[in-house]
Amino acid sequence: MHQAADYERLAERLDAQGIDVEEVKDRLKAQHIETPSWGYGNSGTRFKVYSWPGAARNIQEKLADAGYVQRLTGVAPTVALHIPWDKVDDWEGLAQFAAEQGVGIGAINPNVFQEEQYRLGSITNPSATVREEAVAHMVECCEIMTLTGSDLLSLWFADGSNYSGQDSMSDRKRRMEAALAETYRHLPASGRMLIEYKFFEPGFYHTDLADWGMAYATALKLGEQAQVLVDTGHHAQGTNIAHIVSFLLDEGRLGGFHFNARRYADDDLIVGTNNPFELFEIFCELVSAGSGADDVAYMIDQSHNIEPKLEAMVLSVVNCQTAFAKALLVDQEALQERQLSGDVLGGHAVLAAAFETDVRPLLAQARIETGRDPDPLAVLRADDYSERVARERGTIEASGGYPG
Ligand code: PSV
Ligand code: MN
Repeated sequence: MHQAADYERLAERLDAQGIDVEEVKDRLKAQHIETPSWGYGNSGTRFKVYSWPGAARNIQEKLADAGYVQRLTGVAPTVALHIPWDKVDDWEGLAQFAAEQGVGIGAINPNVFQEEQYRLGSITNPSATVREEAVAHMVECCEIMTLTGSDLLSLWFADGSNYSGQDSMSDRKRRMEAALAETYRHLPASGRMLIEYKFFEPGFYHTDLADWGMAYATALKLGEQAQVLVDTGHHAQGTNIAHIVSFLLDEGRLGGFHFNARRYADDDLIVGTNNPFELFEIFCELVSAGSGADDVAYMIDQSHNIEPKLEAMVLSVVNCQTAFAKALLVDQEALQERQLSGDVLGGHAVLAAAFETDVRPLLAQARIETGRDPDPLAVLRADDYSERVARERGTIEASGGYPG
């Protein structure tokens, strides 16, 4: 329950600390988290995809659900598409339909990992014919960007090998660079290419874009419109993601995020559930980069299997708001002063103080001021939207395996 008095008390305390509360709220209202179309349909693990009553059956239903999430949260105005999962004949019509739901089309994700011909890779495949097919699909996605008003081409490749000696890693690197250079030429003038990396899966000996360094080196060769995409589930245990974020921001090559939470592998769980401090550290780097982070795209990439789809999505958005709000409360002046004087724990204490602040009244107030309910999760739970779509759409049988 939102209590106006809680907000007043917090605002007073922040004000006394020299924090401009109005400015913090303005930044919270302007936050932009993109939700993925594939998060609204049935998805799961490679062991089983459970059917969820009311899970969206097609792109129109996914956009309708995304519109509902946007109505509740106010900070999820775009939806990422995965092609061909979301393929339609009339892209302009789809963009129009999305607008009617209150959302826009976000990143376009080509899918070059589910066709038979990609067994040995897509853009790194030993066969030139297969590589050409993969490039043709990515070029088609550049055209979809123009038709839907999207400015992001988001690339992830399942390319890699399972055994040493299976293929030449250096030949594959050169094939990849050639294919990406060809695709890059087709980007819309205002478009950006985001290159995502992952150090394992489905390749278990090597993957062709294993880490941020490889994605960064590739982006540098391609040109200014190519940047790195950080998926928080794609690192080895213990990797300091905030450091990667800070480095890429400083280089002007951080294109965006795929947010999710992981404990073991690429678990694709709800962001901020088991990793709230990690998420906060990431947002601290973004906030301290100032306008250097203006073009960063914040996207969710999760695979909800046993949890209610819409609640999972709203919670993901809320957790991103919470991490951002806390990062905005970091006393930057005190932080810098303590850093420069070599006060090891003093600097950490500044971050900890912001992290420990209960920002719920602040978020509630920002929502009220934008005409939203202060507690989107409570609204969702009380609302009949989920029951209604379950009745209307029924429970479709999920195809086995990971996601589709
Ligand atoms: C791969 O694990 C990934 O993170 C890529 O972003 C894909 O596009 C997405 O998951 C959905 O399969
Ligand atoms: Mn991803």
